Amino acid sequence: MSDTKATVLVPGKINPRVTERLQGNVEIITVPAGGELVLPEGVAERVRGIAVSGVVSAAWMNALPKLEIIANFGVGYDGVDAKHAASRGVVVTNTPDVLNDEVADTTIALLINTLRRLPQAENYLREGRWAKEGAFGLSPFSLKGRTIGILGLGRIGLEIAKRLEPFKVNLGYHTRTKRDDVAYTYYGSLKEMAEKVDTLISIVPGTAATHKIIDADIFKALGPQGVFINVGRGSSVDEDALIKALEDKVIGAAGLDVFYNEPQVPDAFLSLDNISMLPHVASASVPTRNAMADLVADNLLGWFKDKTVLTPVPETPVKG
Ligand code: NAP
Ligand code: 8YV
Repeated sequence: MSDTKATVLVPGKINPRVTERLQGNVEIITVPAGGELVLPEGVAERVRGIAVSGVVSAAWMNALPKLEIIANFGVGYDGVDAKHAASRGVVVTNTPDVLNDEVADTTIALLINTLRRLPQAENYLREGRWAKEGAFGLSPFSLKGRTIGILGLGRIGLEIAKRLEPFKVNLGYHTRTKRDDVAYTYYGSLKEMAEKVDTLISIVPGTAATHKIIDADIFKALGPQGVFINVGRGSSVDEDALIKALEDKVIGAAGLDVFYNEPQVPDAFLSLDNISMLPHVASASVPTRNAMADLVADNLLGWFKDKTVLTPVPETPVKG
């Protein structure tokens, strides 16, 4: 690293370990997230990196002539226009693999919570209703004997599938490219999979190709015993169609960790009883978030030291 410290922009909030790790090695400039980028005179010209948990628009990249690297906190980098970054020669990194286990574990918990209504059962106990009103009602659904289709069998999807094997369920998946290293049933389309399974778990990235692909048609195909779990991105779901499907019992239940317009959650979801919700916490443990933060810092520090990064995204012009 040269004597002049690189300047790194941090829009909005980020895990504090990122800035702790960067402190002393780079100059950190914090700015509000989103909207127009406003910086004191002369700062835009010296920003070489961004550490972000959220959005970096094409307009921000255009406003930073010396920008070299955007290090995204999260494996999903739908908030960063990576194609535009590539067109400007800007490297984008994300945080793959270090969160696979945590996210897969949370998915299993959310699936069981949704099927067996465990959060509702605990609330029933906490409200003193067990002693007053008797046993909590039986859950209409069980995991036993289910046929599960996983939309997205990448790093995390595969860990979810592996965890589901001991539950003795039937497993299948849909991706655009069939994997030749797994024995799970492959479905050539999402619609075909929804017709054949009774449980759909989505763990696909938020891209133009996945935008609202889980819609009324898919819920109809899933059917009244059907359960939908989303740990990927809220943008993959037509939420109005999901609300109607839950209200009309077109599907049986849903479990959601992610939403279309986070942190806003539609009121209709809150008034439904056949849904289990989490506030985007699938990776949210201290050890896993620390590992993600370290990866963000290591990508930035590696880049400024000798132009190497550990985890570039596929669109990026350099390889790690
Ligand atoms: P990954 O390894 O890149 O896997 C993505 C999978 O999705 C691949 O199997 C890919 O297969 C499939 N896919 C992509 N586009 C598709 C499409 N249009 N139709 C069907 N399948 C498609 O990513 P990952 O590390 O597993 O992470 C997946 C996503 O999970 C992240 O991008 C992020 O959005 C989300 N996530 C959420 C949380 C949370 O806190 N809830 C935490 C971590 C990650 P093909 O390319 O062959 O189609
Ligand atoms: C994080 C995630 O919660 O990695 C991802 O793609 O969605 C989560 O692990 C998020 O990116 C940071 O807030």
